[in-house]
Amino acid sequence: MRIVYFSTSEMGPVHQSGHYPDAMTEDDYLYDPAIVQRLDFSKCLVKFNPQISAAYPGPGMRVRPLKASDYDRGFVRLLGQLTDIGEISRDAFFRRFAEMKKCPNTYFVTVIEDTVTSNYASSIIGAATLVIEQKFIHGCAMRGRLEDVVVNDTYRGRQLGKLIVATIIMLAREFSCYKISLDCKDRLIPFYQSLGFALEPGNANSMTMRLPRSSL
Ligand code: 16G
Repeated sequence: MRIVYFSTSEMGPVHQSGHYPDAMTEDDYLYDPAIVQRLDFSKCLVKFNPQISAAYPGPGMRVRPLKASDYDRGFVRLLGQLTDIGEISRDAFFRRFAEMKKCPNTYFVTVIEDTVTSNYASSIIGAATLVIEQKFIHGCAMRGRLEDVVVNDTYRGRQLGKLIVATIIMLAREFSCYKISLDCKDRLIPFYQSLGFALEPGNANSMTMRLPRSSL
């Protein structure tokens, strides 16, 4: 364990200390940011008007992998707009980040950062995750799962929900997933349909068993 102090200029006005697992710093990305930059949105089936992409998301916006220091940029609070987030301490967040990072080509937690806002503590304004599952079926294929899609309510109307989902779809293509699936609330079905997801006839059920927390 070592302590890294948040003191670089990029860190903005928040100066806090955090315990990072060995060899991890606040500037660590969960995965290689060059992957997001090179996604070829000319091949993207989701259409934008005006045209934006992961590399050019609009003035002041940046699409990139999650960083450990996004804890201080409001990432966890943003997830609270999606569901119950419970208690997530800094240490618990860093530990989970490190555990995900140890699984190469599996967890692609991707965020949209407002790089010009004066509200540093809420500068992560969108997020979505691609989880890649390695299968035996379909010739040892990869399956993508779209998870934890959320865009800050106050940033509506800038195509950012579309953009973060399109980024995940392009990542799934980059890693040769044969399909990508998601669970969502009924009211969001039209949104995901508009982006190319389909309720497959005879195969459109998602089932859940909620387990007691003590068994986790
Ligand atoms: C939605 C999310 C899912 C998230 C879940 C949380 C998308 C596409 N789906 O189904 O990723 O984990 O909500 O709900 O973002 P829960 O707290 O009831 O598990």
